Amino acid sequence: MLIESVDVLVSSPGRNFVTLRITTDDGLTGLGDATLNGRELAVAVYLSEHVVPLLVGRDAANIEDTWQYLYRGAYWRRGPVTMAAIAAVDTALWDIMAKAAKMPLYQLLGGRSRTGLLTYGHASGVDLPELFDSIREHLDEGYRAIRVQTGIPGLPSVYGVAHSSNAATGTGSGTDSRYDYEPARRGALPVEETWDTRAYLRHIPGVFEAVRSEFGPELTLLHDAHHRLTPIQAAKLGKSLEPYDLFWLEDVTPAENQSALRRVREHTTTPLAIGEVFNTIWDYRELFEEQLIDYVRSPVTHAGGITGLRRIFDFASIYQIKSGAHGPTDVSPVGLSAAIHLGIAIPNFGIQEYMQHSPATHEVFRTTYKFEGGMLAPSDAPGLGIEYDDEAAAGHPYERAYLPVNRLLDGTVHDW
Ligand code: EZ4
Ligand code: CO
Repeated sequence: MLIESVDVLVSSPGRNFVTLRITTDDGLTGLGDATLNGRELAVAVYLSEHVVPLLVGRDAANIEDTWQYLYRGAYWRRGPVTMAAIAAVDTALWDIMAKAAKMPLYQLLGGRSRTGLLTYGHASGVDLPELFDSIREHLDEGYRAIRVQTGIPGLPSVYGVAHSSNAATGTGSGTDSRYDYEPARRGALPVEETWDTRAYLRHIPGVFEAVRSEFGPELTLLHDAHHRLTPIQAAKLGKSLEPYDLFWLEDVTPAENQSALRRVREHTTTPLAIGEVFNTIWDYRELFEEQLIDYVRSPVTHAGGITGLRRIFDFASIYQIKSGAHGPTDVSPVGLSAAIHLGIAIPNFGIQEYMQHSPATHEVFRTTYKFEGGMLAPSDAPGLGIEYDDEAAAGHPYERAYLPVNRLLDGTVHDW
């Protein structure tokens, strides 16, 4: 079964997505997600100029060899652009092979290890009443685990907090009824936000205390510090949140300095999750071997596909570290479906982030996975179970969009 043609599809149904479609000589097609939020065209051009010419004529069945060829063969290793491109090729080939076998992808990965994937959604509010409303809405939608982010007194806008006017009226994102505060924002230049770590550290423990006393001890709660703290600040946050029994605390430090997590670990038993910006197994070596984290955040889309991420999860499993794959709306339904098939099969599944894509996104990406009672499950359609609607996509052309940039109160550029 030879690869006959490859299309790099860029569309923007509510937000930008890059999708790879591989077609074989016997007419099978496979999809892969190559979306890198705010840097979409870098991956699209990497694919069309450097990768697609290498694919045509290759045997679609040799997935591992193609992965190694694109990774080692490029000489320039790792990095989000390269690894998103490899991920898209890898995922599309798994989709094709599962369709050729007339099986859902998870069957090729070893079959079901569980009935569904526990997910968590994103609740947020500028203040406590708004946050409580948002948590209640998520509970009504069936979520059993909830990420909690709030506004910080004195800061005009903060990562992960939707603006209520948009949330209520649905005016945030084109014709979508649901405001999506995660996409890179459309416009000429990035939005600039301000940050004050001391104000954040003062405010957050009180938020979790209030949430626990309102919603009780059983609800699964998570929080994302989005790379903004030093190791000692992170240690302090983890310690101060211990009474509120978090499922995890995410991205406390910019973790390319892996040894920073030693300092955090020495001080707190709050579980730690890291890796949404990591691309390869090597990014985790120290974190795994020293058991410095509890959950792996890489998604299929940014970590070299099914092949790359499954290897990372296997390495994690020998240290009792579990999966917690990134699932924002900038991972397309193709990337999410790949995560669902992988997550249902692996032995060390932890939790899956699930933000829910907008109606416009679902017009372009026809999905078959199910979300019920807070759990995601793959369908038994062959392959990934996703179809890409070219006609619908044509109505949503690419628009440049940037993620925000973060500054301290004195203007210093800080981690976002
Ligand atoms: O900022 O996906 O846990 N989720 C996150 C996300 C990321 C965006 C970046 O593209 O941190 O909101
Ligand atoms: Co995050």
